[in-house]
Amino acid sequence: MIDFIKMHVKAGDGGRGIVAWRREKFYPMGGPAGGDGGNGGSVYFAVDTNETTLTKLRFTKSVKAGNGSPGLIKKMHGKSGDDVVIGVPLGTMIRNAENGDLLADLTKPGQKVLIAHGGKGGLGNHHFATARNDAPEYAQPGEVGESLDIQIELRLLADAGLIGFPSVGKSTFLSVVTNARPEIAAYPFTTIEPNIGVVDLGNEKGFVLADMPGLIEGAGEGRGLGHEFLRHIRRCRVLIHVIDMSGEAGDPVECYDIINKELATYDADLEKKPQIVVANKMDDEYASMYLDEFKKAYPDIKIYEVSTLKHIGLKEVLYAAMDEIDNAKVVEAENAAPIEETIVYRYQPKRPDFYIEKDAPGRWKVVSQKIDNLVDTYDLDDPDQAYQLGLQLDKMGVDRALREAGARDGDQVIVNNYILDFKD
Ligand SMILES: Nc1nc2c(ncn2[C@@H]2O[C@H](COP(=O)(O)OP(=O)(O)OP(=O)(O)O)[C@@H](O)[C@H]2O)c(=O)[nH]1
Ligand SMILES: [Mg+2]
Repeated sequence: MIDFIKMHVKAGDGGRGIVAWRREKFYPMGGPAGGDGGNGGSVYFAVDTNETTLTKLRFTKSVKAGNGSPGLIKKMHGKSGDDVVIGVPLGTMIRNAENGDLLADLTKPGQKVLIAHGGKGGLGNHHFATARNDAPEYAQPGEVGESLDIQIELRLLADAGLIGFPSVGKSTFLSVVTNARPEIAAYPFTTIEPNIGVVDLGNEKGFVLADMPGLIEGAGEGRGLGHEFLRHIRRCRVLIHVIDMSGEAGDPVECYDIINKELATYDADLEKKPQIVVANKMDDEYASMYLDEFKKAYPDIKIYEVSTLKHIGLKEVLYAAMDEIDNAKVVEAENAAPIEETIVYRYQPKRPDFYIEKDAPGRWKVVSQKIDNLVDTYDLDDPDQAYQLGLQLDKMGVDRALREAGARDGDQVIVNNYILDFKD
């Protein structure tokens, strides 16, 4: 099962506001009327209950929401960029890949979280008209959409998890009590990814049951498929610990002990989870002998005797699990924090200091309030100061932006009220 995926997400950039003027029949020199840019689209993740794995996203290296369009004349807004909503299974966690911060934990059907914020559109020039300047040549650039690398992880959300050594009958148990059809075989490690099914006890009672791959000694340190599914087990409310009383998987007294030690090694909280201990394969000829030894070794443990093969004793296990799940839910509800707003991640968007506009063939315009103000502080008739300004603009990335926009050697560049020559 693919349950770890890395991906780059990029929200759309806001469209730039524009500089434009009202042009009507009787007002040839009308006031500023440049519209605002549209907002960039955002990237969301949402629970899709039809999905049970992340396989669908395996080849998706990056996801990008739509950019906002620039503003339009007559104060009209540019179009907003399209959002992207990525459907993921219940139990999906999303982290910032850079620092491991948890951005979202999708544990409820219908939950939707905003992961990358779209940039806001820039304001058109009519917003900048003042008493002193009723013809502003400036409009705001759009904000840059947020971009980040994320790590997506699936941790199955099951109410109960079947654990135990390989070949003890966990998958058989799941197949008998739910509609799941996991692979069942007489060799160890048949199950290599958790299977999941729904137990229906009638009267609207029931729970989600997961079958885990077999655990072995050393799993807590990562042996076998160790950590892979101990991660899943951590999310179960109740553990159903299956023991093979035929003795074929090993001495039941030792097996029981080893599994519990592995749980504790991995995570102290796992050991504290409610456990229902199931003695399976009671139809086997050696089973009652092993069971007697087991009871002697652990006289205080309640043991459920079953044969999953012959469908004996299973109902009792399911009702016991149901009770424990209900208890766990009560405790969770008591300790639960109120459901958070879906936005878990705050982002400070940036606006570029300027943008480049094509004014005419071979002529470019640097649109920026900040640069206009800066230019005002230089005396461009002084070659030394002109040179200093050039350095300053280069440092701000103006030269690079011009080059990217397509400016060539000898083109003209309008900055503030000056026309400069572009030297590549
Ligand atoms: N005699 C007997 N055999 C059983 C019983 N339950 C399961 N088995 C057999 O035990 C073998 C292993 O069963 P699985 O359900 O695949 O065991 P598992 O615990 O899922 O094994 P892994 O996936 O490898 O961890 C199969 O051959 C089953 O038919 C039972 O109650 N009695
Ligand atoms: Mg199995």
